[in-house]
Amino acid sequence: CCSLDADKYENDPELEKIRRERNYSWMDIITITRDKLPNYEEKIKMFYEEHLHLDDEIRYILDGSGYFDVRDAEDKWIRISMEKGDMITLPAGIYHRFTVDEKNYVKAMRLFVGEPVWTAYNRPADHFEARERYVKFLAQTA
Ligand code: KMT
Ligand code: NI
Repeated sequence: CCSLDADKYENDPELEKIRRERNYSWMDIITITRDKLPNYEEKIKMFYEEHLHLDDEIRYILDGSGYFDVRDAEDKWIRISMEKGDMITLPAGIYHRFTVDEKNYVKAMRLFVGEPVWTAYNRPADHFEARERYVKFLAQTA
């Protein structure tokens, strides 16, 4: 999506506008670092397993950095470098994974349309309607 001033995330009219217009009503903040995240090793491993969700995955990086890898139309990995201020929306049904970088630190706002559903379906997960819809969308834009 875009880049915002992460230093004022607690009172940012631009962020509020995005949340209002896209119905990102739910949010929390996750800090991914060894001493702050319970079950760090396990979670890091889960984030880096190739998976999809049945809803959009929206992340706004408040501090630190990391990488989202997404599959392109040829099923090749595209690495997206995410830094402080960056916001991304991964559409429902896209195969992706996340990792921190060598700094091992990211603080991110997780946004959601309605109540969050965190379930990750590891690949292969091609039989879901969300996946079929995303594959059709890819084919149209090719
Ligand atoms: C996910 O689902 O991969 C994550 O929530 C990653 C942590 S947010 C940068
Ligand atoms: Ni995910």
